Amino acid sequence: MRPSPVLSVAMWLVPSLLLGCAGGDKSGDSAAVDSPVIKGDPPVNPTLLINEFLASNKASNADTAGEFDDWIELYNTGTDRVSFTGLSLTDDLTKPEKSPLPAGAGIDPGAYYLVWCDNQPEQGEDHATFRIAKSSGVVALYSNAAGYDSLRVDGINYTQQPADLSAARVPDGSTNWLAGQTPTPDAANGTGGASDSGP
Ligand SMILES: [Ca+2]
Ligand SMILES: [Ca+2]
Repeated sequence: MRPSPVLSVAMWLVPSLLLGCAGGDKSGDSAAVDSPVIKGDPPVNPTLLINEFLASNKASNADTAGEFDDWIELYNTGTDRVSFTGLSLTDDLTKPEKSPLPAGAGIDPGAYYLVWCDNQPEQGEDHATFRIAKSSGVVALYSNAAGYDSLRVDGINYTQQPADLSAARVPDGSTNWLAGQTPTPDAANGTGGASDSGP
């Protein structure tokens, strides 16, 4: 079992934690995105965001190896293509360069990019070197591009995640994080419906 990374960042997340659960919907699901945005660093490229993530993939969607692995969906909210060169994903804020995004690749305006979080980088450049903890944790996007030194672009601190339900910005790119979403990999968030949507 991994230690509780959420505790290590909680001290400097106090302002956002005090805001309570921003993802509380009518479902009453205890699984929530506790403090949606990690405060601290100035955004480097605010048009590229972590848009959705699935921390416990049992039967939602498989990678090219046929494995139901965790994933992070990136989304470009801007009007220009964003290069991945110098960008990295991590589940450990003390290791911002843990899993570099593929240099030379990028993401078009309004497009999605799915990164499999299976710690199987041998399966392709879209596979990260970590898995997403189900119990709680953090996922963050950093820039190490020229002129920047591991500045955080985006980051989400989350609590226990249920199987086959994602946490997502609804709509895409917004600050409205919702837990318990039907996963929409490479597609618009919210279109799969909530897990316990009312009439
Ligand atoms: Ca895999
Ligand atoms: Ca999506």
